[in-house]
Amino acid sequence: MNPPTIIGAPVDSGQRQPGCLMGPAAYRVAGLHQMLSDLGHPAQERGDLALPETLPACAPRNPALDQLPATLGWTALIREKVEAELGRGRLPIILGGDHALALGSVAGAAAHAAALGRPLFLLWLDAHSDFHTPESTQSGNLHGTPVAYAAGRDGFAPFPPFPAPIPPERICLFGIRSVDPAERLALAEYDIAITDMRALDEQGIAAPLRAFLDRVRVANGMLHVSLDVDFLDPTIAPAVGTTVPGGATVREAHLVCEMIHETGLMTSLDLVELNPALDERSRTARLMIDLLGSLMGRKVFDRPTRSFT
Ligand code: B3U
Ligand code: MN
Ligand code: MN
Repeated sequence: MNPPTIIGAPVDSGQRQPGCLMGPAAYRVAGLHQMLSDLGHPAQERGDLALPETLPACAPRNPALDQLPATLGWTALIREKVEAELGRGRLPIILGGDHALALGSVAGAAAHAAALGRPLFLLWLDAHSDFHTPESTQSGNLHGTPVAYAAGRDGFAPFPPFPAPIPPERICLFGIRSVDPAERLALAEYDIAITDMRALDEQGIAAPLRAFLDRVRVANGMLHVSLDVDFLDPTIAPAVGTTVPGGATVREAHLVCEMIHETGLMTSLDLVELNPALDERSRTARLMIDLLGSLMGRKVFDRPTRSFT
């Protein structure tokens, strides 16, 4: 695993509940840097990105679209920063901000992987499939679109074409339990593997995740992980605008993170949708930092344990 670089991305333009822009600060307050140092992975801190003062003027084809110029601006900025950090041999950790930031982060990872000639894989830990295009979304919230952008769906003008669209067999949607009808239709066409909550209830976390991670390893792939707070059950992670009941438990989420760490495959990471204005005494921010700890190698014991059977 490469040494981490922290990039604050206070993106608030992908949805309409104000507060995600406080996410990067909340993670730092919750002990992000101390935790990484204690684990032996001190992070380089790049501070928070800021939008340029002038944003591109554009008239969206879908009148429902919200804050398109700002999201276009964030996408360009984040893409460039993520690609640059990967080029320096770092592990970029992007602190959101809402999930629209992944329009930029996954594009940056894809551009870097394409330059190296390595395949990029995408693990999307989320209640939602985020498979709308700017034309199909009814809510107009662009945080519902990054997986479709990464898969190379049409309908993204005026976004720049996605650098190297990720083939469906390299995308894994994990923890899904809220899909809109237009997304459902498009997902069927793209044949993307969806490990929804029904599958996780039947098969558990380990088997489906291991199958995907094995694919990444066999292909010598790069792996971008995008962790949406609403992957977690709202009873343990209330600080998110769009709560969906029936999410991952604390233990399930740690297992996901521990398994990813053990493979050593993760090359970039988003932590998204934390809305500190909705948190209870930093509870959700601290849980996300704990999960990051598992992603970065914290475990209960360093050696195999023996238990009574
Ligand atoms: N699919 C819905 C809801 C949604 C997507 N992502 C989140 N919510 N967080 C939409 O608005 O596109
Ligand atoms: Mn999402
Ligand atoms: Mn979500």
